[in-house]
Amino acid sequence: MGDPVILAAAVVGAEVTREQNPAVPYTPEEIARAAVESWREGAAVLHLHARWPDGRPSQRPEHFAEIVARIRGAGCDAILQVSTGGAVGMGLEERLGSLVDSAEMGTLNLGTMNFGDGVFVNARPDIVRVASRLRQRRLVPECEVYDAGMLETLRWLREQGHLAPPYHVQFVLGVPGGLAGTERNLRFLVEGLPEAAHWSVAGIGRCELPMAEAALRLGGHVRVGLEDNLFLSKGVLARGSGELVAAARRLAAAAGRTPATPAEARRLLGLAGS
Ligand code: KMH
Ligand code: ZN
Repeated sequence: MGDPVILAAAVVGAEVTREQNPAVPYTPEEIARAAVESWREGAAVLHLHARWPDGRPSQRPEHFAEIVARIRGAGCDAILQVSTGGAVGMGLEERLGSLVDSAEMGTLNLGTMNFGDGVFVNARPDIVRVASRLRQRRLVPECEVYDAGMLETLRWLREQGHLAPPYHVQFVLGVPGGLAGTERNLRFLVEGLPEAAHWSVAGIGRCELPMAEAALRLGGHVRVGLEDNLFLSKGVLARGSGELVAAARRLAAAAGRTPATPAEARRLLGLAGS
């Protein structure tokens, strides 16, 4: 078999709603259940957002603490990665409410961009502040790259000593306002990575599984889940993120790649405690 692939599940995000897909989880209990299901289907990394029970996005520490406690309470040993992106329009300090104890990774969004009809603000001083807060909390950053110029920001952060190797990069492709999810774009981005970088791709909407398939062929890792895509196939709603992880796992098998266990993923990513 080829190199192990790290499957990540993004089970809720800040934008998708239950009106779009009734399986979108809102409460900490629902989010934790979706996360544990995804882990059972082969996800080694769980990318986490929180919601208020009525579905509004939340970065409240108590929501994240409950989600994390419930996941661990279910015996799940996946890598827990909290979002510092939150939702468009949130202030930076509010966004950093997610940095709870026992999370191991946190996202680091590498630039400002149009995000649908909103503007997702990540000015360079904000990025430095998030990087420094992640370091203080001993969380490993995952760099979220939505457009090619954000790789220049990655270079700048490295040069300024704000990031240490190995670098973890998630290419989030297909956001309206960012780079489209095409194999040509993915290959271009991968070529621009520094050495000592691991990369993964999260394709938004209908490009989720095609991007997963491309990443599997090109030696990358894969993120799927309802945060990024609500459908299993054209016109067929996914019954949950676990179903999308299972679809990615089947693509991995077809590509000759084995899903990494959480322990293997910790080793591959150089996370402390492995
Ligand atoms: N909700 C998006 C505006 C992250 O998790 O760090 C940002 C986001 C990125 O989801
Ligand atoms: Zn996210």
